[in-house]
Amino acid sequence: MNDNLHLSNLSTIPTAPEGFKSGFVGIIGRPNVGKSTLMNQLIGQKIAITSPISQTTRNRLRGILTTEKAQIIFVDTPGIHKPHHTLGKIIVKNAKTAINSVDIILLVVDSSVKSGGGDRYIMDLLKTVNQPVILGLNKQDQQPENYQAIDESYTHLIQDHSWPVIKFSALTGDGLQTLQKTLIQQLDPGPYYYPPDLITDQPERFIMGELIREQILQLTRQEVPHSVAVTIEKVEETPKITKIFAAINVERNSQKGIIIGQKGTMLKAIGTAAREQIQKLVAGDVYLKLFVKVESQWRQSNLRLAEFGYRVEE
Ligand SMILES: Nc1nc2c(ncn2[C@@H]2O[C@H](COP(=O)(O)OP(=O)(O)OP(=O)(O)O)[C@@H](O)[C@H]2O)c(=O)[nH]1
Ligand SMILES: [Mg+2]
Repeated sequence: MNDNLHLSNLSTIPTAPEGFKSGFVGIIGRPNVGKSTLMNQLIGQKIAITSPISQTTRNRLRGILTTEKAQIIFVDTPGIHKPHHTLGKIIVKNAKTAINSVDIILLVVDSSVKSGGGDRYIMDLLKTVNQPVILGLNKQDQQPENYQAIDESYTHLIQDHSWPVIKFSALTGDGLQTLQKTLIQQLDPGPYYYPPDLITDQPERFIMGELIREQILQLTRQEVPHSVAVTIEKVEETPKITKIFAAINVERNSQKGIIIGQKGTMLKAIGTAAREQIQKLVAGDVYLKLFVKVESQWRQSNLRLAEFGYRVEE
């Protein structure tokens, strides 16, 4: 198993040909607008987990798309929202930091509904940026018949700017060719930053933990998903199987009960579904052992947050 999602171990960074373009594109927006779904579609691989629950993404993630003409490094960010605990504050701070460290900002909105206060808050944050911004109207497949009023609300939102507006569906892939073309047009000439066959610089262990958390987001309700952090305790590799031991950390005993479920049925369902996903990731058989731990108020503890991989990024 490689540390990163290489297709080959021998990848090197070639010299870029004349006219090659490259750069970092930050995907930003409110929670749940489809940023992670978009990044996965654009690079053609599942790097980021997605779910119908807001605040799915907690870390900045890079997904790399290399074509003959360009290398685009997409930076998926956590949805920007008003934070209620230390975890939320770290998450939002990191998303804001990402805005300043990219070459192009792709502001994604949910165009199945009108623009709202959350979008305006992000517009405020973008007031001081110098980079080009593209507005992406996502979820076109879900636009209702009277979509004109919705589209107008977004035209109104960006009325002080002359940003390009691109419509697409991250779910179906419609419109993404145009988006890709526009992004490449806006990039400056530049080098390969990564080997052409690298899809992410995220360690495989991190993605394993996320794939387990994704199943918890999909299968449990109410406050449970937000109270969960998954840590990979041990990975043992044999020629035949990858053995993974992971802890699901929750804040309260009642949440532990929900995660385990009646006679362990919920934990079993989470494990089975996550194992299937991880098998795709490592392209081999996986044995997955899950434990549930109670770490009281971990979302408020700087020590636990750092231990679980949530830190303020520079
Ligand atoms: N119908 C439709 N649903 C979409 C589309 N894009 C994303 N979704 C759904 O919207 C939900 C949220 O998608 P995510 O990609 O997790 O959203 P996000 O912006 O990354 O959310 P956070 O990480 O919480 O900020 C999921 O249920 C997706 O399947 C789309 O183009 N059309
Ligand atoms: Mg996300």
